[in-house]
Amino acid sequence: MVLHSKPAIEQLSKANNCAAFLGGIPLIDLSKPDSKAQLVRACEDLGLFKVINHGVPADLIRELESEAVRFFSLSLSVKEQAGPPDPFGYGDKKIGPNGDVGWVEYLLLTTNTHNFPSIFGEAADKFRWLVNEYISAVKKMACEILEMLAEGLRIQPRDAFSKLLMDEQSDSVFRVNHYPPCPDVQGRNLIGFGEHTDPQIISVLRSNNISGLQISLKDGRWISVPSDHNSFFINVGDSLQVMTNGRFKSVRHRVVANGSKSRLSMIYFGGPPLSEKIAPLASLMQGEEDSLYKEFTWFEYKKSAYKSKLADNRLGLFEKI
Ligand code: GA4
Repeated sequence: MVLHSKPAIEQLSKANNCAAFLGGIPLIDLSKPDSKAQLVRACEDLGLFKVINHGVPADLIRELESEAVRFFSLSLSVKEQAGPPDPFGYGDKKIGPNGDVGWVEYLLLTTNTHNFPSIFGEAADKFRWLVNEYISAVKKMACEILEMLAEGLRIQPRDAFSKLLMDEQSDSVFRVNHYPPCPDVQGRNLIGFGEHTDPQIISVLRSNNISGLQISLKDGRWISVPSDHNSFFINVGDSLQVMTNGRFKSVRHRVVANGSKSRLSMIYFGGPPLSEKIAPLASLMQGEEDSLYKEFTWFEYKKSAYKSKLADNRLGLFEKI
């Protein structure tokens, strides 16, 4: 990764630094029958949790990771042939269309296998195959979690959330992020990926054993999420917050760069079809409860998101006063 003059990468002030968090990150064993209530609680409290016994084959994860490492070790000029990422492809430092930058390079891909871009050249059939297999496996897990959540919330039918990801028109995204070691760290946290919430329904993250992910607590403190390459981290997105009328929390998160080691993460962002109305599910509303949000479609929300900066409060525009 080539360093341009002086990167305009935000440094975090000491006051904003990480705090110790005694509660820790909820750990949920998906094979346990009592995990539904735990899943609901985790989505209400932090909006993020870790899952084990997730059913995604370890070999598949390992092989995809090694293909991704191989891709990012190519020269910048070769990688740039797979860019720019508008909407899909390779990106370096620039995130989104509105001036955000981070200490990160990445691949942004559609999850629609029919439209998989031919950006990797001829030798990349293996990478493409692994990406597609991996996406199928994490999507299956995400749908199981969404069905357990629906059951935990006593929502009928139990596929009320998951059917949106299963839909052929589901507008989901897959992202592979590489955070190279950042030589300028000097005891300070440099931003790998700036703070934001995810616009979609649910995000499924897996990383190598290098930490960097932090989440924001309700009181504004940031806590580090210790990495675990054998588990997945699941977070609530803005759309799920709306569909649960604010009961589930779309968690604000960021990634800080590491001074000496590379972090590699892969995230599946499960989203609805573009035409889908995003609104609180009727079966969740109690008594006279009113929607906290104006009506909008996923297309409208996405259009508005792409006009925003990473750290903006995107849902704010859709809240009823
Ligand atoms: C955040 C979640 C996903 O990584 C992403 C990001 C997208 C991008 O990188 O192009 C966005 C960001 C994300 C939200 C606001 C807009 C769009 C960058 C940005 C400034 C792929 C997504 O869907 O929304």
